[in-house]
Amino acid sequence: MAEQTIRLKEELESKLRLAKDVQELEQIRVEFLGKNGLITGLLKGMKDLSIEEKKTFGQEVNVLKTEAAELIADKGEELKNAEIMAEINAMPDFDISMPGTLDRGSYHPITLVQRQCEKIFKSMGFTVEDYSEVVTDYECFESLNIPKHHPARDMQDTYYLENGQLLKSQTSAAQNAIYKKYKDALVNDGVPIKAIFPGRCFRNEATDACHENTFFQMEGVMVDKNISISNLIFFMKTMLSEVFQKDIRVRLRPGFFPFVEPGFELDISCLICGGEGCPSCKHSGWLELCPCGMIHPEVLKAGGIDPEEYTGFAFGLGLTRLAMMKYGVKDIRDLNSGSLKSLSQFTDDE
Ligand code: FA5
Repeated sequence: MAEQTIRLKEELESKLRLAKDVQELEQIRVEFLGKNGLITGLLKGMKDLSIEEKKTFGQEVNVLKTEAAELIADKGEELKNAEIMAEINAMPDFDISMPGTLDRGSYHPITLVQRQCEKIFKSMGFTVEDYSEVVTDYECFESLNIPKHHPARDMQDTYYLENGQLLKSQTSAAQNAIYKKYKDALVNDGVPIKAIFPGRCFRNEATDACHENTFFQMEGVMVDKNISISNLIFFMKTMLSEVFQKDIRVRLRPGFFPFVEPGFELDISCLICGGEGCPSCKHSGWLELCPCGMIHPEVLKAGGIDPEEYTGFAFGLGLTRLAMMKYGVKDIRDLNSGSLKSLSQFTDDE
């Protein structure tokens, strides 16, 4: 009986040697290992054998089955490699060590402008803080002097989560945590709180050329003894002249935010239309860029700071709008479009 298995193995090997592609290999597999294949057929002749012979022959057939499967798998591997090599050889002058032909990636314009602002503020002694995008109602509103049902909440159409938390609608949501983090150093060691915290904000906005539902702000706070509006104006002016490297027309007008008193809106003359009026500035010639003001005593108190002794300013810079103005992007929605063609034209010009 061993003769039969040896012969079948030799027949298989010679057929495998001649197989030219995976289709032919599949035919061989079916011929030998299929349900009605030659190897399975060997078992059918076992009925006339003695029990002892059946046992030995059964084992021989099982060994042959395993060997046949391995031989076929090896041949499959060999044929696949040959196909790959044939494809490679068919490519003219293919050099595996050559650099790719795709363009290199580039930083997003908002990242560029954020990094530039961080650099400017760091050079003036501010720390850069990171804060989560999912925050509590207390962080985003109550600690900022906006109690539940306060009409000021209507200014920010907020995404609430089922667990009562919300997607940060303003970077001001980090203020309370920052005050608590640094208040001891302020009170015990006289170290002023000087921090900026850039971050992504979310609002259920009807989008247009200057409004997105997902946009970036950069909050900044400074708290110490005798901080005044002059300090605020100095830092705002320095930041804008460094970012734009040219004179920019700005205007400061009163603005209402429950967490500052007094509060201001800092607008810049639209750089897309030169102040003439266009869709990017809602045809007003001015773009709201950086609301700011003196931190409300209640907000300082909520952060564990005595407002009788300390004062401070806060601002909420619209980073996405700043990127629009700096890079001449007419429609804010282009910045979230993911279009590499439009985004890759911006580079770090430092
Ligand atoms: C605020 O979010 C306040 N937290 C800012 C603040 C901080 C005031 C500290 C005082 C003290 P406002 O909603 O105006 O304010 O947004 C601030 C800036 O974010 C706007 O001037 C604008 O530049 C930008 N911004 C607001 N909404 C959008 C939007 N939908 N798309 C793009 N940018 C926006």
